[in-house]
Amino acid sequence: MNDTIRIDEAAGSAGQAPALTAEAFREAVRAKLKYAVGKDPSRATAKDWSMALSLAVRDQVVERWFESTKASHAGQKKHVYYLSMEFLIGRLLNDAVCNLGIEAQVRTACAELGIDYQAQLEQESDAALGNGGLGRLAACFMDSMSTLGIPAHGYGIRYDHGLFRQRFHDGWQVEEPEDWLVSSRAWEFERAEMAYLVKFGGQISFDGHGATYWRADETVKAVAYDTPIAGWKGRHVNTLRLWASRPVEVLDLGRFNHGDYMSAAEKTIRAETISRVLYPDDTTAEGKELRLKQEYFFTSASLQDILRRYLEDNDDIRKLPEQVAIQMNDTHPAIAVAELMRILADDYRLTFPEAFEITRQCLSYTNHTLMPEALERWNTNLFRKVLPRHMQIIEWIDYHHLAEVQGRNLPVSLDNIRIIEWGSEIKMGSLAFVGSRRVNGVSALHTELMKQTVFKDYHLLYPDRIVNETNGITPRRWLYECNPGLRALLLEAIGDGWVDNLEKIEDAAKFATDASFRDKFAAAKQANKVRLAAEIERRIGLRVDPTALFDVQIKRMHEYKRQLLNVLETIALYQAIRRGPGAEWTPRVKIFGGKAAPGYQIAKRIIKLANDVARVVNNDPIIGDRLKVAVLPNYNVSLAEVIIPAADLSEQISTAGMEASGTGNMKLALNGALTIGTLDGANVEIAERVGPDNIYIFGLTADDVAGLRQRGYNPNATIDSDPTLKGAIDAMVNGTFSPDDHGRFNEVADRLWHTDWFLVTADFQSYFQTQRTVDVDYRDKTRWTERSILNTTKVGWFSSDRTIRGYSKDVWGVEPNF
Ligand code: AZC
Repeated sequence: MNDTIRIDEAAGSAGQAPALTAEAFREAVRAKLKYAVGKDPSRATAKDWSMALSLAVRDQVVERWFESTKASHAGQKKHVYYLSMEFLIGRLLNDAVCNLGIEAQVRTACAELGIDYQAQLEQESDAALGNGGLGRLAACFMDSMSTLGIPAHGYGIRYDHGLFRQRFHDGWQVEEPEDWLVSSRAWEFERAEMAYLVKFGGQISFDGHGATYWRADETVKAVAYDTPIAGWKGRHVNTLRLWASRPVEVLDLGRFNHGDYMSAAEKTIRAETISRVLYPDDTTAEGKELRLKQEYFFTSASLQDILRRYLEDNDDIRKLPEQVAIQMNDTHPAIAVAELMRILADDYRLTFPEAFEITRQCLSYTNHTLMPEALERWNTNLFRKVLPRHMQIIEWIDYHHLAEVQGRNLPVSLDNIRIIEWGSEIKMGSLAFVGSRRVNGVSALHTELMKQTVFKDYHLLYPDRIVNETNGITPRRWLYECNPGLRALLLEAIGDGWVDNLEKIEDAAKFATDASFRDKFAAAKQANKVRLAAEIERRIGLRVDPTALFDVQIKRMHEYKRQLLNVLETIALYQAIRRGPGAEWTPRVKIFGGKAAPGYQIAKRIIKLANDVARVVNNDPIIGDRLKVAVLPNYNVSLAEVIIPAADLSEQISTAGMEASGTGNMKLALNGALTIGTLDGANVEIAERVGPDNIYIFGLTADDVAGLRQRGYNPNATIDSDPTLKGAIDAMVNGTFSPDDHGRFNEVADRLWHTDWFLVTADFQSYFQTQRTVDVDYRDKTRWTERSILNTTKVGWFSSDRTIRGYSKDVWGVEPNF
């Protein structure tokens, strides 16, 4: 097979990917179709072409991948390992094409081959190996680490089924298995030879001479699958290594030969179950044993791999922290604390204190939530059963840590700093904290709250350990790739420096008052809205007016994110329009997207409510185009790429103090949406940067929320005193939206009346009023566009490149190459 690609060396400049001619690329695609896919052009399906195209692009990535790997080895620099249970990477074809800077050639080649590039992109399934923000953050970080030339590996699980596919049946969420692997993936390389054994259960014995043996009763094999992740201009390519769980022995031949076919395959099924599905919930721990096994499975395989790589070039295990920085994305990989100690102590015969010191210098931990129900805890009985040796190690850590603290005479409560609580639960946040070099929050407010609440006592003990690294997003995917119109305008106005140095985007702020720039900016937004309107019609058959205000709330369905507040406002607005249809209304399209965890009943009911409200509003002739509600099923990365560039208004309305950071808020602002939000998470920092005139802040602050909750909030009085709010809640329970079942939303309403933990009613009035200001402001198109430009150009700081530079300096001690 001859698919070498002619590279036009002359066109490449230092540090840049050499250019590829369209002609050479076209021939490469043809060759791939024939020799790798095995199809003749006359018989090839769209999928076949897409595969051929991806494979041809992949060759380009691989070239640079090898160079990067070689350079990393030769450079002997500290290596970063990012351990994450989730990587929400989405599609990769356009990402690779844009990062390599070969878009023009690829498009020309496609045109010459008679295939539509855009249509090819849509053939690729989304790699939905994550639930939400935490997983998408990991994907943005991979992009940034490559862009900055930091030698790094991402480690996670290659789930057979990623996050479920969401469908609406009569407005209710229905979950269907997601099948991203159904068609073969162009982007991954199976590394059958890269396999590690991971053990579970069994007994511990000591040989009396200091050696410890763990005789496990179950062993599985972790097999590596590698995906290259190219940074900007292909300057550096890192690896995302995902582990699949396989049986050690493929088949029990004895049982098979006895005709017992089902049980012959039992071990295989058991083993493969570990990497079967992504846990479709990021806030509660159920299906507990499997989840614990998943966590240990990928952590153990990753650590074994890290040590193998280290020992290829080094012989002193004690110097591990000089070469290795391991980041634990949330507590899901926190078992790494005990696993690294186990390996160092049991396999390399270091003492526990030595092993603990080394561990603490290698590991760091990122916290993503303060919600008590989302902080992982493991029952000690379950833990001892699955990981008996780790249980002993954690007991040792707990004991020694407490002993260390007791000598220091600080005003901390021992109960608060115990890792094992009442002997019955292991607090993984505490384990991660104690076993880490640095612990970080993901926005300034969140980090401050970590210090004041959940990790208060730990912060007293280790005042230097907590640092803030406000989240960021990659401008490659979240502007350059998803918003071609705006990209072109920016390239024309200020060049391309902003793509890997996003703060440069501020150079375009001066054009906010330039009429010609403003018109072009507005035209790009309008084109994106037309594209989204078409997508809405295609997905749910609803026609919307693309000149209306596009009001967007896209994120996981969760009570604290308060989609309910938005729905109540929708109802109240609907009622107001009905009462006075002749008044001057600003036409609005409310766009919702988000999945609820399958077991999260109330969140699923809120989806149903949104759909019920949508049905009534959208079909009410009095309303017409003044208000439309589009609840889009199966929100995922690819859908986000269509919605975000088209948004006018970004809903970031969580109960203050509860959203650790948010990253959708950054993506939407970068694409020119104005935020309506509470002073929560990174909204606070967005507000500082765009300035008070270019953002709509409403509602209680985190301090207000804490105070109100402490005093005891009485929603009754609030609801009774606000006819708009009361009218909306009444409509929810009187059957206006559920004529077939009046009681359907009683429970939702009851919660508002009685406890309202998320303070929806407390913030309603302020939210509703602010929305009316938005209505008025949106009518002044010139001013709105000006403010929209100021959003795009003032949020450059929220690039994940900046975030990764922060981790490099404050957490990992590495120096970016670019
Ligand atoms: C999310 C946070 O809810 C969100 O605020 C943050 O922006 C994001 O992480 C990235 O830091 N958390 C999760 O997705 N999951 C958990 C367990 O917190």
